Amino acid sequence: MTKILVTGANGQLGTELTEALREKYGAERVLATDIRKLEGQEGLFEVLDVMDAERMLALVKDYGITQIYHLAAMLSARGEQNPELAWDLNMNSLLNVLNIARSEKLDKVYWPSSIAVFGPQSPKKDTPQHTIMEPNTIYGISKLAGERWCEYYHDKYGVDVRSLRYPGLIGYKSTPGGGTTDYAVSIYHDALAGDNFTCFLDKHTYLPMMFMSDAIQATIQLMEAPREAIKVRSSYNVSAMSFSPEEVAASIKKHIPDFKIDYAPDFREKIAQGWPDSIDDQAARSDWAWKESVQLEDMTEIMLREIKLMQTI
Ligand code: AKB
Repeated sequence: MTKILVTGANGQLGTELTEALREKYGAERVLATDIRKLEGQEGLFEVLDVMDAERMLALVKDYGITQIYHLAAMLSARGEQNPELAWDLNMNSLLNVLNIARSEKLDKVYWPSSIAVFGPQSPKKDTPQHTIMEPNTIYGISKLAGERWCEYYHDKYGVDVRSLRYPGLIGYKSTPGGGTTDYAVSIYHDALAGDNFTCFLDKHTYLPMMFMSDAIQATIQLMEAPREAIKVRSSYNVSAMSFSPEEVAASIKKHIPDFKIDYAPDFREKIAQGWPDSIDDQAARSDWAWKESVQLEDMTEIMLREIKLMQTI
């Protein structure tokens, strides 16, 4: 019987993935964990510091966990502020999860990687699944090393660990923290608040992006695919759309003509410069039938409608 533990369950991805997993498997089969409990937190929940391997193991045993979705991590921009902590957290927590998966013979593990594994030497357009990877952020370095560990634990110890290289994720149910792609979420909130939006990236900086419902769909589809269909055991490229700040602003202006944006690129612009403009995800499409549903114009409509609705509740 499937019993899932989610780490980082109160984060941007964790909030929506936990909800989707509960809908799919039943609320009583999904244990949400995070470093702290939210006020009014609903459902099965335990406080868990992912660096604490003993407590993680105890929770796995107590709840009869069969799968872990390990989402807790420090993202790119915050990682640059505290490189050693980012490395320690991102790396050691993954090793804790992989070791528990091995010793407890868990059915499956999910671990997110990122487009941050690529670097300035990687091809910028339609970046292939296999190519030069020389990340220049600590987040990217930790994700690339993590991918190598995942493949190693699969090949050496038979751990069924699966992974996606997410682009920037955009959703309305929770806000991201510490990422370089976060502007593409805040821009919608500021536009609705009637504020002038100052973007920390340059107007022409393209980045691969994905609407949250597509990210959830991709994750569950990957985890549901038969074991033999998963041919990439490091992490799959997945893509949905690519846009620049100027383009997302233009799409918002179609709904809010007075919306104004200006640009004050900071250190995050340099991070973005090292990442791909767009991603080739042919392997995911042919191995387990990945296909996105939401493009920029639809996403803008959904984001503006749903954030407005939440503001009126
Ligand atoms: C970030 O900006 O750090 C993340 C990512 C692309 O992994 N959203």
